[in-house]
Amino acid sequence: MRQKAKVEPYNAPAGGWGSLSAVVHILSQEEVAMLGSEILLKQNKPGGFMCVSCSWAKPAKPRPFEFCENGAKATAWEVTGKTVTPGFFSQHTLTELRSWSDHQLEEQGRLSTPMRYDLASDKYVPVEWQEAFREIGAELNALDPRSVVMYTSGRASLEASYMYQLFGRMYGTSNFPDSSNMCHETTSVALPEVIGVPVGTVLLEDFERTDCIFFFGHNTTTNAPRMLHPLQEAAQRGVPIVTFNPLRERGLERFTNPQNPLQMVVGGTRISSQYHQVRLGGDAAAIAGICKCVIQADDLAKTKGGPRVLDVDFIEQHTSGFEDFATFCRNAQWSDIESASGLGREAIFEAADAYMAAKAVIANYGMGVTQHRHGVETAKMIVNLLLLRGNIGKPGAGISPIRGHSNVQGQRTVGISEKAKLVPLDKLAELYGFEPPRWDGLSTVDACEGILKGDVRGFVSLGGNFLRAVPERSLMEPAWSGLRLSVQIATKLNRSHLVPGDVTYLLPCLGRIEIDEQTSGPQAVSMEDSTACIHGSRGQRRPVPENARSEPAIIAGLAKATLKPNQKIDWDAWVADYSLVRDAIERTYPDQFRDFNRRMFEPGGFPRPLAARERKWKTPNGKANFTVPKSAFVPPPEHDDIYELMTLRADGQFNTTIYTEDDRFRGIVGGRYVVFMNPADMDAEGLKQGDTVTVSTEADDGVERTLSELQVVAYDIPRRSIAGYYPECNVLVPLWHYAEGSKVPAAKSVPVRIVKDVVPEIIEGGEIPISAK
Ligand SMILES: Nc1nc2c(c(=O)[nH]1)N[C@H]1C(S)=C(S)[C@@H](COP(=O)(O)OP(=O)(O)OC[C@H]3O[C@@H](n4cnc5c(=O)[nH]c(N)nc54)[C@H](O)[C@@H]3O)O[C@H]1N2
Ligand SMILES: Nc1nc2c(c(=O)[nH]1)N[C@H]1C(S)=C(S)[C@@H](COP(=O)(O)OP(=O)(O)OC[C@H]3O[C@@H](n4cnc5c(=O)[nH]c(N)nc54)[C@H](O)[C@@H]3O)O[C@H]1N2
Ligand SMILES: [Mo]
Repeated sequence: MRQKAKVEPYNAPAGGWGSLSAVVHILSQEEVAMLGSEILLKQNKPGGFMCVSCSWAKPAKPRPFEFCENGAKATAWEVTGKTVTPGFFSQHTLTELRSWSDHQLEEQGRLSTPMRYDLASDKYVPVEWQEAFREIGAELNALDPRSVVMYTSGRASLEASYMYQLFGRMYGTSNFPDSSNMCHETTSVALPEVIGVPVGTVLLEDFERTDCIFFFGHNTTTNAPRMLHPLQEAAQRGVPIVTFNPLRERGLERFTNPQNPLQMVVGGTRISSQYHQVRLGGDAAAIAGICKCVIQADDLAKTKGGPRVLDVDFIEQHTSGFEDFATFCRNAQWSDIESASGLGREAIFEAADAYMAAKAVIANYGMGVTQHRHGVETAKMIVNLLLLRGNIGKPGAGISPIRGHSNVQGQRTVGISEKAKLVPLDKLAELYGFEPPRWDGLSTVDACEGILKGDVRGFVSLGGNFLRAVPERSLMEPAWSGLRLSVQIATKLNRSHLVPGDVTYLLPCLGRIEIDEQTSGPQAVSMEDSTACIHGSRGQRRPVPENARSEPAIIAGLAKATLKPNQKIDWDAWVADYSLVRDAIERTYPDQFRDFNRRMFEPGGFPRPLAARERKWKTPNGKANFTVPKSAFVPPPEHDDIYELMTLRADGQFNTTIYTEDDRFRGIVGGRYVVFMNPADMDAEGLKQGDTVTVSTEADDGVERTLSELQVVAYDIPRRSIAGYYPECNVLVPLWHYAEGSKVPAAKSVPVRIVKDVVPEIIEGGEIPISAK
């Protein structure tokens, strides 16, 4: 029987006292009470270290405490005094450890010694670094490079990422999926086609100049909390913030800065001025409605001779495809817009009014856009909306995809990509005198398919928890054990380390917060934030794990053991002094990383040049492109008993890292096996708060995907939409259920059925108040 969650409605603003006490709690839990708080003062400061949690921008003039509750949790979790030693592994078989929860596994502390899996005892046993490198090199050389996948999770630095992809390409593979393939790949596919850059165009200072902010599908409170500061400042200036989200997310409603004593007393600021509870996947329809209003208002202005609503000059000079898009909007039927978006037209008029009244608009979005079947089209719809009034490439305006991991955007910038055309292969060939593979490699979904088919034989993981993060868990785990080679470079123990292949290594690495001492002295690393600014980061704490190595040192060790010597690369020199790796990055990308070593500690980071910011469009036709969506008006599921499930993050987690089993702002304490449901749907299904249900995926592919004992929680969510937590619910996501064009698993809209479990559960605590809709 699963642990039952308590339901304790949270009625305070986000931030505030609750955040402070949560920070104190995690520091003491991780045994970093005194030291931890000193370390926090260096977080996100020029000359300090860049937070390992989210990728939000770091201001040039930081606040005295430039961290949030979740950043503090991430820091405490990394610099914990606890370690996982060979003694721990001698006591537990992998079979036993597989029964532990994600929280229990990581809670053991930092991995401290390289380990090799021993089949006879079903345990990890210690191994010398050199021996590990030698055997992994021999294994890699015995495999076809096309059958080897080199995965990256978005935390590794620019230096480590550059070295990793170079090693992999010299070995002969292009298989570089990364966490971005489950995340903002939708953005990386959509934006280049329409505005010629793969990333967002806003800078932090645009938030000071904007006069309207749109938000689509992002839970800022939990997932980029420092962003609440610019939002709060904007709200205080009277800037309308228009939010689209099926769930009422606390921090998007009210926020109290926990570092401001006055606000702690008076109770915070309202954040969203409009909150639209759109249907799952309904954003494109809602945006079509807004654009229809804008175009109709302009048509009226033209006939009446009033001031134009569209930015006619911008559209004329900079864009292509406007007429087709305008025709599409004029022809769109309000009944279709309403049924697909789940919003009434008055709500859409209200959003359109805010948009039209503003001179400069920023549009932010997160996984609520990217992790849908039609996410690529929705991202392009957001661009359509912005283009109507020239809201790209001017101060206070732009598109702002909020990235996930702290360097996920940067990894793509320095060559971690499975798509050959995105990597300067000729340059690599010229600099290092080898012929890099020119074929397209495997994305995350492709890699999973390859593992299921048995075509993928070797898997090297630079961080992350692949097996837990990907869809189709019930098939993936058995298939994974068919791998010949699994190499996991990691800081903490997780599920992906516990399903061994024939040859399995667990290699402990340093984290970014630690002092990385090499022969030339302590090393700095760098990363790129969500606004394409590059920051240097210096480790601050002496590493606790005794025998861990830095990621660059591990990659160099693997490269030297695998590759033939190459006169043009001195891996040892790179490890001795990372500034040489930065020089190599600059040589590879001279426009992007000009004067890299000199500029990396500029306060606020140095912005990479982005053509779209200057209204230069690196698209095939040299214009910013309006596009007509094909699937904006997908109606709700036809059958009454089908629900749409979204899988999302709780406040107490960072992806598959579970700090606590709480989700404070949604009022959940001590349990993660819950499903949020509209009370009217509960009535229709004969369910009470606290009953448990079995959720099963609606698909006719012969695979059974079910999850039982999910506790029902009444919640303010649209009818027929339900929500549960990632990664617990990943077992319900079919591998083939992904965003068209980007292959990002469509984790926010899985068609499911719900059946009440036979034994009803009793729940403590009250009901979550449902605001009138
Ligand atoms: N503390 C913490 N910080 C994190 C992470 C973490 O786990 N913990 N993860 C990091 C990573 S890798 C990422 S990618 C980001 C993720 O940050 P988010 O993008 O916020 O991701 P989710 O938590 O999955 O939440 C998605 C949001 O989209 C909404 N949503 C779902 N479907 C729809 C829809 O169809 N339309 C609209 N408009 N909204 C919808 C959900 O209600 C929810 O508010 O955060 C990063 N930062
Ligand atoms: N159903 C569903 N699935 C999802 C999502 C969803 O919303 N719903 N979200 C998707 C998204 S947006 C993402 S980004 C992926 C995340 O997928 P991943 O990035 O693969 O997963 P994480 O949970 O971030 O990885 C955590 C592990 O990284 C290791 N680690 C931490 N820090 C370091 C470091 O500095 N170096 C190294 N080498 N290792 C380190 C630790 O061992 C830790 O256990 O999951 C995706 N999966
Ligand atoms: Mo992500």
